[in-house]
Amino acid sequence: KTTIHRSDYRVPTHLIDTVKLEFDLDPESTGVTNTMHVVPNPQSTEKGAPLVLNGEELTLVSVTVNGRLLSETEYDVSPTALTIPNIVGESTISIVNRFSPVQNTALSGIYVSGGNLMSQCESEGFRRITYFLDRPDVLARYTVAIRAPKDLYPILLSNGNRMEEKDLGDGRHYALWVDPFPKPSYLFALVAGKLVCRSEIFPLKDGRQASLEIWVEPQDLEKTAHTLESLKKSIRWDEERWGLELDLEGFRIVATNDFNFGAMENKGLNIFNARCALANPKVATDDDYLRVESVVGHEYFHNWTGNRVTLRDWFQLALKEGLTVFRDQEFSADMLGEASARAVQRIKDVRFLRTNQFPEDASPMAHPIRPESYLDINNFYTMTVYEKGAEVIRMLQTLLGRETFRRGFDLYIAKNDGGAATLEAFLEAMQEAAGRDLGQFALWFSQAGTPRLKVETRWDDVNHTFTLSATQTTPATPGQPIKRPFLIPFPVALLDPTTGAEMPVQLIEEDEAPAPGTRMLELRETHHEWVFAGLPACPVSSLNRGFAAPVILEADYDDATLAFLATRDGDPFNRWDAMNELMLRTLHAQVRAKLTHEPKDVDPLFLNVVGELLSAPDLSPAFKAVALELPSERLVSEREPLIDPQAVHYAREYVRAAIGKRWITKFLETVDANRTPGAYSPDPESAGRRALKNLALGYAHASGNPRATIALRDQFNTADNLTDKLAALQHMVNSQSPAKQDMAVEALREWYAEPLLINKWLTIQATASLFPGEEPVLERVRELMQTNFFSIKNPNNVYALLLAFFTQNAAEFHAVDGSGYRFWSEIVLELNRINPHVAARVARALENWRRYTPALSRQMYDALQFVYSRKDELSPNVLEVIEKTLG
Ligand code: HT7
Ligand code: ZN
Repeated sequence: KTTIHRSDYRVPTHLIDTVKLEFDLDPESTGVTNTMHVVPNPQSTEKGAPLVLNGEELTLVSVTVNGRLLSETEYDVSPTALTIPNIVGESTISIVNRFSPVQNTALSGIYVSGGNLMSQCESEGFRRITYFLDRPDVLARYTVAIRAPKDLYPILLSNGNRMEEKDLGDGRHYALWVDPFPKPSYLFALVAGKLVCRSEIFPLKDGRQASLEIWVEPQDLEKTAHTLESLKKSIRWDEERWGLELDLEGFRIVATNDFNFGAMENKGLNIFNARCALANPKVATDDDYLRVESVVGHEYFHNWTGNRVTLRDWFQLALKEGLTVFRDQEFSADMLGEASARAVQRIKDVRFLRTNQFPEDASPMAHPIRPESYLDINNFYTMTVYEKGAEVIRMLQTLLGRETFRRGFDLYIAKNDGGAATLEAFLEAMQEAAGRDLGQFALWFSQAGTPRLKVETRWDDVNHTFTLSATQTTPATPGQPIKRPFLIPFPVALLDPTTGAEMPVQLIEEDEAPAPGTRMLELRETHHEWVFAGLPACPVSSLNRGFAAPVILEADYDDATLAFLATRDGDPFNRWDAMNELMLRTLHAQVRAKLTHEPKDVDPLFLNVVGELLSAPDLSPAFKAVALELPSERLVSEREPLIDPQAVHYAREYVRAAIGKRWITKFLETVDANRTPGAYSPDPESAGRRALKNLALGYAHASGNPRATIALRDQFNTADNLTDKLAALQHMVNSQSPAKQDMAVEALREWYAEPLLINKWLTIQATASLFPGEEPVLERVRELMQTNFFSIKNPNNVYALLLAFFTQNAAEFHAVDGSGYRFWSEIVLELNRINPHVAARVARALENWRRYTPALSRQMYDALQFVYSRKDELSPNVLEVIEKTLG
């Protein structure tokens, strides 16, 4: 495989406007007859170029052009392409080929899952089904005929509308599907198997009735009520918030246990990883309920942002993914209701970005939201494209205001409907709506790295002016040594230093003071200075409110100011952020203490803020739960000059215990005050109470209080919902309590037959802390790999056990003897043979190897080199990750 560059883009030499696919389904060897209407592309400058169709892992049977069967000398077939010369006019090309679903362990193309057949075509899976122009800017109308044995595959689904169904009389049956909308091949879908469905006729805003169907294996039917509700909410929300309607008579969701990713937005036939589609109180936590809602929303919203308006090429991926993540974040926030509840959504989204995308932006894999080149596009379904992509879209809304942004969005849809667009097209629509040049904003598309914003303030006691100066710098990233300044929205408030009330933010050159509140500043240059007047006393500044821009803010706050903001700032995001910063500082101090062997008490100022937030009458339980949660070890590590995972783990546990001990009475009271009597409901209010109760239980247990241990055992035995049961198990497993073993065994006995639960159980085992006298976690992980509830071919099992061990149990994975790294290289090589996509995700676990202490980073380097020494066996996916990681 060769590197593809963004600048290499050429319009396709040919277009395919219609395609008929006839399938003869057989798990061992499926036959396809693919009849395409092909026309030379009038826009192509490569006149007379041969037609080069992509194809992989296919067996070609025959090629017919305009009714004439070609001889083998009249075309060329290679492992990746079928080349047919002389397609100079409109032509009907019919190709017969075969492929093997059972041998497809990569889960790209058509594969077997639990005896059913599923497809996954994004990004380049269609070429594993038949020969085609497998690129997003070739849009065709699809007709799909499926013939299949009735006993194995009683249900036959594809995109669009079912036009015909009949029995073929020989134990087989037939279904015909027609999709009225032109689409790129990556949105093709086919599902066949023993499935049942929950369905409902749903009225659309314009009066049409749509049939909504959730298809699953029979044992999962009772887990689909929330899926259907989420779909209905998504349809309504897209109508109301964006004026976008469902354009189909039917909309189908299918769940499968074997899937590389979360879900896929195939036109009218979304396919979901079961963990993002199924929920009931026994198998899903409150967070799972939220995830199902947001992923159902995300895939549904793609129907417009991705499907009706698709991508010109894969470098534009953020155009559909960033925009659709932004839309699903807004959807989730709107489902929570009022402003302070919405803030919890924003906090979780930003925490996710900082934990996952910021490290990527600082790693050898750093890339802009629109990458410049790739070896394998599958490696670019990244946190940067998705999460930073969403932040970039959000910044446009913040800069232009909701109304103008909406007008720009409408314009973008109207101009590009039915076409394949670029990020520039999106920006052009925004420019047109705003009547403003946004050229500089495009740097967010092309420059990688997280900008740092250094802010300094000065109070002039004589003139009563307050000066705010901000300097932006963006560190060099691979291939981009020098960066230009970004256009950055920068909302600021000035707070009364005693009450925290917002004061007017009046620039010195202005005659009139604006109303008190947030003021939107903009950064365009490297350095800015603003002078504010009309202030009675030196204010406390509240900066980048709501996390308007995805930057690292370096403000000159001392701990007392952070404590003030954590308890007084009227912007709930910044209130949380100040507390988070205090926590990070406290944890960092303990890491230093551990490394220098100079024990240090946890700062009482910090502990007091914890107490104040815990008792604050104006804060919701959901907010308290996020505000009082200690930052993850991963986030703490990001701030360390050299990462020592064991010291970070020790420090976090130490601070947890100190908080627990200081406020034990309050925590036990909080547990009692936040029980949720009555039947389980995942509504935001109840979920918030459960989150706070379980957080309080965790702190109380960490303090060594026996009442907490009893409460945890009791909760495990009596919980009527998975959130409580799992929290109890997790707190116990991560402690020295002698009861933990029995509890884990009991959970395994109860959860054994349910894949969703067994995966949770595997993650708890893989991420467990180790205590003296216990078997190393690595050994446990190895043993679990041999059980019959783990299969290395199943991505969810791999993510739950192996990826969780590599990425969420740093203290154990980074064992000083290097055993974790040797295990990692074995696994990467094994997965590389089975499923390159999954292997590449696992391979990324060592991407920040340079950031660790020398003893560890040397061994990480050796493990990377070991994998690299097998270069010839590596898939392009894994090779690209290893090469970039080694630098
Ligand atoms: N657009 C979908 C991406 C996806 C995917 C990509 C590569 C390999 C497998 C995959 N399955 C789904 C998911 C989404 O963002 O909506
Ligand atoms: Zn998506």
